Amino acid sequence: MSPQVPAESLLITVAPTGAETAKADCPQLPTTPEEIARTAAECEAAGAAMIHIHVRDTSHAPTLDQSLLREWVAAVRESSSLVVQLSTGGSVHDPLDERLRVLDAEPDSCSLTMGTTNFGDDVFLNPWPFVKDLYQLALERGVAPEFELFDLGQVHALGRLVREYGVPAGGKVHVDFVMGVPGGMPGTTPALVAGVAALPPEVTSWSATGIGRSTLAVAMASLSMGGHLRVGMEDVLTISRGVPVDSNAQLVERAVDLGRIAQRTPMSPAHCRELLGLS
Ligand code: KMH
Ligand code: ZN
Repeated sequence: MSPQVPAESLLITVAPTGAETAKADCPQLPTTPEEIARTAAECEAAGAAMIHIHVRDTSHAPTLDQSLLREWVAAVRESSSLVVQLSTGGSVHDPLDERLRVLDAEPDSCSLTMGTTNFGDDVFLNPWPFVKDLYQLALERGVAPEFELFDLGQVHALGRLVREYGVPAGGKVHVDFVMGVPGGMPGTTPALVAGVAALPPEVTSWSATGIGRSTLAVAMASLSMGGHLRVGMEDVLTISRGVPVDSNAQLVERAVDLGRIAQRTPMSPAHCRELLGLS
């Protein structure tokens, strides 16, 4: 990890929307430029440093429409100084070529999933040629990839990718374990321990998120191992059993509280830029 980033600091990434939840089922989900701008400001005030964005259209459906991507990026930059990460995963229905074009919207960072994963009854498609194309495009554009790891095999695939193409110009390789997806690795401490042990030596920082009921188990396991956290309504919709989340900021606040117990201080967006090799 960079010497400029305090060792005890905690990166909190908020993933506020995702592509899977319907606005009709969850009215508090941010699905408009105004709502994402407000969410970004609230989450930064609560302690987040980076935002992982999935864009919705005017009927609240997931979209990779280029002008909406740009509008959402601008809205978040206007209301906050959060590091802006666009999802290149999109929804399970998005074509690969549109997912590559996400980088045209000029985010600071992009998600980059290291392999195909069963995703409930669907398939989240990430064939190796797509992974290579997306990585090379991110390198060309100076966009910091966050490697998303849904399974142990994807951890090994990351080693193969960085050996073949090198690390980003900033020298930093940041990954996020996405755990508990039906079809991926479980959201458990042993799975996270195995994933961290298998990380290639080029990795400079890692975070973790647990989907649904695995959210707290993964957060506490990550903190216990010195990892960072991703939280947000993309990943969990309840704050405790049967109690719906009020807002994304509520989940960020809980991550700050957990971090405090582990003697970790929320990282600023400026430190996050250093962590990602952006500054
Ligand atoms: N919505 C999932 C199919 C990403 O953002 O890169 C993919 C996903 C990963 O959420
Ligand atoms: Zn996502």
